[in-house]
Amino acid sequence: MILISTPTSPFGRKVKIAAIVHGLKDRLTLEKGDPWTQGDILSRTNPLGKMPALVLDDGKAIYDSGVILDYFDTLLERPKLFPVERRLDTQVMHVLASGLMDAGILIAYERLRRPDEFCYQPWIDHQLAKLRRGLEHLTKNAPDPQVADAGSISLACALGYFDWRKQIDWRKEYPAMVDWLHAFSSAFPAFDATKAEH
Ligand SMILES: N[C@@H](CCC(=O)N[C@@H](CS)C(=O)NCC(=O)O)C(=O)O
Repeated sequence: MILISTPTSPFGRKVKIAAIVHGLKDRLTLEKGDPWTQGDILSRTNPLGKMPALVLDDGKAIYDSGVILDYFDTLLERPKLFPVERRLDTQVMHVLASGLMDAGILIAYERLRRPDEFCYQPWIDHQLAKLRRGLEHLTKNAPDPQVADAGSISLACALGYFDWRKQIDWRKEYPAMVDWLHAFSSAFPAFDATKAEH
């Protein structure tokens, strides 16, 4: 299977960690995608031009990262990313953590992709409020850091993304999440192994 992404994409990192932890890494070949270049392999594979996208062995293209994780589960003996016995809770945690990444990406694009004079602070603040509400909620309702399911993997990738793009000083504002990420990264070396060089 061909995984189209970049080393820095937090959504791509989610898929890579899932593949490493659950023994699917050797079935993946990585190909670099570029969402900013028309006609790139990424937009030829996913019309939305978003990464990651996965090309299966039969040539079928699947996306987004959540669908890819759901597909990975079908390759395992039993679902590990969305375990049957707590599927609903895991789906909600996955959406929450992925939504944090979405909000973080919108902030980063507003700052980096728009000319300074078009950078709209109220929009950034609107996204920041999502990060604060989400991280506040997670401080009391974090997933088990010893389990690598779709929720915990996505949360770790969201925090790693905030470390890079610095949308929020989450380490200072939410110290419980620092402990959480330490526990997750200690349990799953795949987290550090997929850290991009910036
Ligand atoms: N819902 C998608 C989100 C993916 C996403 O936003 N990826 C970013 C990079 S990390 C991207 O490709 N952005 C380019 C764009 O939005 O055009 C997923 O879970 O895969």
